[in-house]
Amino acid sequence: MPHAITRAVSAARVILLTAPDLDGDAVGAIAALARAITLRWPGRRVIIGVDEPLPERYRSLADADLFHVAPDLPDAPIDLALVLDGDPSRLKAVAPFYQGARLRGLVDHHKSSVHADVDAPFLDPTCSSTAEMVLRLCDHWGVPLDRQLAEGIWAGMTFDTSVFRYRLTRPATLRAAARLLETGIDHARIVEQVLLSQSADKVRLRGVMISRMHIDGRLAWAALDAATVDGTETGGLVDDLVFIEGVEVGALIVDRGDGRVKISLRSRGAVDVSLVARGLSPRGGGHARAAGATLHTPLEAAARATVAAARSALAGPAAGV
Ligand SMILES: [Mn+2]
Repeated sequence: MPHAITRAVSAARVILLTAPDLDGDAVGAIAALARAITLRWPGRRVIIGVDEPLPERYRSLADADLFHVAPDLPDAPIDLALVLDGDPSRLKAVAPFYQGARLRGLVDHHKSSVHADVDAPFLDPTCSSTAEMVLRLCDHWGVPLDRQLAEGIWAGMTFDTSVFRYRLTRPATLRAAARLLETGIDHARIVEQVLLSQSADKVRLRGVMISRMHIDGRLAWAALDAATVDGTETGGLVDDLVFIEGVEVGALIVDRGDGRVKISLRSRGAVDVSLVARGLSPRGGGHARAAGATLHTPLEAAARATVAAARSALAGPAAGV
């Protein structure tokens, strides 16, 4: 039970909520947690501070004006800072605000967050999504589920499980999902906006990725240069690599054009790609079946390192759990 976090929230007056990546789970979880805290403790001031503006596709879940982009955060001494859906080492401009808080906490389901050293951790790597953990907090706090809470939690849960397809979907996930639908939310519209709807550029980029893909035994990988990507969002493209027959690990290597190369990894076999990601970079990590890392090398070197690490993980006897 999340007692440490409950004590920390109830004792705080100003609470900062943040996340390293604004994906569907992070945004849904932040929106729902901000509401749950203000419903349970009406006097609390909740500040949402992040490293990037709220992406367009999530604007039906939360008011974009409430997402303050660091360093432009409201000037207030922060009693408690909570990082959601990722660990504090991955925060960028918002990191000094997080570190400067009197107490620091975490609400997360990433396996790699066990390394985070915080005052009030609430970590469950068996949970489908951080949003599902926020529902547990609502129940623990006696906050009744309403449509607005349910929309955020549903968005996070369906985003991270790809609509209940992935292994972390448990009986408890589906029971929780049923409760969310009982509030009367437009569940199909949320899935469409958060997960299914894509820009034409992204669909075209998927075609390029597939045409450039390499299949190397049980590994499928593709590398995309910065000119080809041209700022297009690449989230989820790697899923098309891992579900090829005979493939167990998919790797997408994307040159961001700013000196960083983003590695996205997926596994559907014995390989724990969070360990592969961590081997590539100390800040890499994630889940056993979905992980990532950022490298500061040229694209070719990043691709070589990724392919070598994935091959050795596929060959290794320690390809655990
Ligand atoms: Mn998540």
